[in-house]
Amino acid sequence: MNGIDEKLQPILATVLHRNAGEPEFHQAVREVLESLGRVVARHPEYSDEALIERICEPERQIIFRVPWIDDNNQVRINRGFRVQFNSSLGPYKGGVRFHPSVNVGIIKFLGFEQVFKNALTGMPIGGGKGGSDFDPKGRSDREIMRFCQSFMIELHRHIGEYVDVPAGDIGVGAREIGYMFGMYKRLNNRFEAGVLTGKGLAYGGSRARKEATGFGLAYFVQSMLEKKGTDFEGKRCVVSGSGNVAIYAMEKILSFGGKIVACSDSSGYIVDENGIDLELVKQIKESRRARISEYADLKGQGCTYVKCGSVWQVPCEIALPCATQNELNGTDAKALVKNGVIVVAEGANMPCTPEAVQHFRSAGIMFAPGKAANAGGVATSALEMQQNASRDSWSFQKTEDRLAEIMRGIHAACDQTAEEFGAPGDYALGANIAGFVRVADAMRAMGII
Ligand code: NDP
Ligand code: 2IT
Repeated sequence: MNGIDEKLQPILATVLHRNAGEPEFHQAVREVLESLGRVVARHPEYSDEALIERICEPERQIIFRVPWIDDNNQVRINRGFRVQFNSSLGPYKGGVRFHPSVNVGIIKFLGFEQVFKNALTGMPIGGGKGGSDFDPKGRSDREIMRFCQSFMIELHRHIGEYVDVPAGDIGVGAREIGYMFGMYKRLNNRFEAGVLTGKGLAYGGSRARKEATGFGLAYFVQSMLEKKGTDFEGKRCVVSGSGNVAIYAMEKILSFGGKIVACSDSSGYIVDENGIDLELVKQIKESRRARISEYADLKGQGCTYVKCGSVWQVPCEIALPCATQNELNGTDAKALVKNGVIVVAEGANMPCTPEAVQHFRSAGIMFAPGKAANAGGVATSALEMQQNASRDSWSFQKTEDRLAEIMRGIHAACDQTAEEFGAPGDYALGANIAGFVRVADAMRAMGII
């Protein structure tokens, strides 16, 4: 998978020109186009009627002002985004991110990835993403509520259970979804449970949604290891981040017999050679929203905290980047390979830079892209929509069983597609082609839209 097919190069040129100054979006499109050469060579109809150009252009992009009042009575202004990328398989579906780094290019890259990810789940959901450059760090609960309410006062006119169904992402969890759902309900005077996912269990949420992305990642890696004739038992794992995805990936890996030796947050990382105490991580990060450095303070001996630095310097066999885009670069990849990594799977969206992915590929390391490996979250969101539509509520076990089955299905689709297109073991290529074909077939059937 080196370079972009000649036929597809003008498409990339148009994307770069039309979306100037959006490097993350360029990176995501380039990575998909690199895989599509093999499809259009075999099925030229997929490049007819500007189909690929249309897939690279969002159906709709919404940017809006979000004014809110902080605890000191100061008026604050943030920018809100919702990029409705592709609705050929179902209503737009994808998370909302609150982080100061958010801009339209980042939301566009996330929306683009979401289109293929959602297609891979096999569920009837299109792709979209939203967010704001609002920084939740250090904000009081009341400030978070007022911000979420103001965000929804604008967003509500663009979403709906048959239109666009947001959920959480970085900085947005059950608390924020609750505040947004409350305002949506008030503005529309209807209890439309299926308009948001990741809701609390008290008002229409799904069991296992909170755990789903991390659990799904662990199931995906389990399938990869199985293909290699091995499993998690006793393997050293490093997970970056200590948020929703990281915590529940760690939980499932522990139940599979893996050993977690390090995790991180945006300030630094901790190494605990006794194995990370997940309950303590949950207490610090999930309940108190504090810093991971406290873990080392509380644990003392045998545990170290490294301020800044790269968690990927810690030797491991399984590396799971679960924090944010481009957090694992070429230098990190070299360190991982040198230290004997065997599997790298992306829990975050696009956490590995192209140089890192290339390095894993040339070193023969098994690598799973986020759009396949972290699809368990959105797949379970689709199960939440299904429960809401039928006014039902499934058990944890039933929901998790469905999730595990979906992850095995995604693994098989990526694996078989890579094999079919002459690149056995290349999950990135398999994921891009399998996702693309599903979206492209639906679009072709619907005419030029
Ligand atoms: P959370 O907000 O729960 O946690 C994010 C974690 O990553 C925190 O530990 C945070 O550190 C760290 N982090 C965030 N931004 C940066 C940064 N710029 N540099 C270093 N560390 C950073 O988010 P999620 O766990 O939900 O999301 C993590 C990743 O997984 C994202 O890429 C998201 O798009 C992706 N994802 C999420 C899904 C979901 O269902 N939630 C589904 C599929 C993918 P700190 O605590 O210091 O802020
Ligand atoms: O990146 C993602 O897949 C998510 N943040 C979850 C999206 C969703 O709609 O559940």
